[in-house]
Amino acid sequence: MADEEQLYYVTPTVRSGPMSRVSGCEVYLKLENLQAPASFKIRGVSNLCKKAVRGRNCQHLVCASGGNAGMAAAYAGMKLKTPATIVLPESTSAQVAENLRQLGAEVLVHGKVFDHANKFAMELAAKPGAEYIHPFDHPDIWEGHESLIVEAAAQMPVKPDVVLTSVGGGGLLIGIVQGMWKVGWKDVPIIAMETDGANCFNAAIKAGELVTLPDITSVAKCLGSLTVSSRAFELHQKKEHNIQSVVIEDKEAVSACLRFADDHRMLVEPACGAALAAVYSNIIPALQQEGRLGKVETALAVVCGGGSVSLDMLQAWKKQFDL
Ligand code: PLV
Repeated sequence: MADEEQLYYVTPTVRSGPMSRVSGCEVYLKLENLQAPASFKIRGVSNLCKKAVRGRNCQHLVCASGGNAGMAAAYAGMKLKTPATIVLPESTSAQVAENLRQLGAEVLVHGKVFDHANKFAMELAAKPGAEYIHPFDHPDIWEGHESLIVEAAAQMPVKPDVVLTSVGGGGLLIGIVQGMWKVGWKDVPIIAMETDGANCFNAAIKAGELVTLPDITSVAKCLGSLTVSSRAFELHQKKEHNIQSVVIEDKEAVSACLRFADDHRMLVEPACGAALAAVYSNIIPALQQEGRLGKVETALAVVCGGGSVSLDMLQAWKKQFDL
């Protein structure tokens, strides 16, 4: 039965001519940047918000976010006619705060990085009638994100040989894995991209246990969780899915955003550029040379999106990184 209250769009999956030429394989793009709140986050966040409001009579949504989950929660709150409070870390731009207010949300700024804002949001949500909306670490978030793969599987002409995504707190990765299991892509490897300075997944893999980064130094603030979701780590650790973790420099993530803008005339933020850098920074052949990846004829890249980028910001990073 169709979900009459579906708050996310079915986004297109399109073949990228320019990226296929760069990589030598057929590259398909799942365009999550086209969601109303500008990222895939609305899939998982709306799933959790709907269950809270419709199922548990929640009167007040409280979310901490690097930006995009907050945009999704504010949008869901507006659609579900439920007040939303979004707690942002100081690193989130004033423009995002303004966009959130436009959606009718109350905006609070607390702490240097997401994890500090998150702790504060959890305290706020302890009051009766409120519910805490985690941006990535909740089964309802993962369940909501699954839908992007279910859609892509129906939209693609063939099964991909690899899926390219970025990792922040790991909710997107978990949802992608769950979606892939649903559509019969259990054998398809994932390249999980992070930027140096927002690399909590890779750091945990290297350490063999969850680690807490001392700080987020990457410009990809929306990948900026100090600790990755334990479930994301477990998926890798227990080899439940073939996930190849790769860390790139900020410069490569920004370069990918710039090249993507030229190739497709769409602006995405570095959190998304990280995933696109799997193509633009030739990560696929590099992993093949290391014996970490087999033959790739078709790749699916998740264009996770991002609501906090502007032409001015991209131009400033272009200068900063001498691109
Ligand atoms: N951003 C989260 C966490 O920030 C947020 O609060 O919005 N791509 C984009 C554009 C994102 O905004 C995010 C997450 C990701 C990728 C990574 O998703 P995750 O956290 O589920 O791995 C601190």
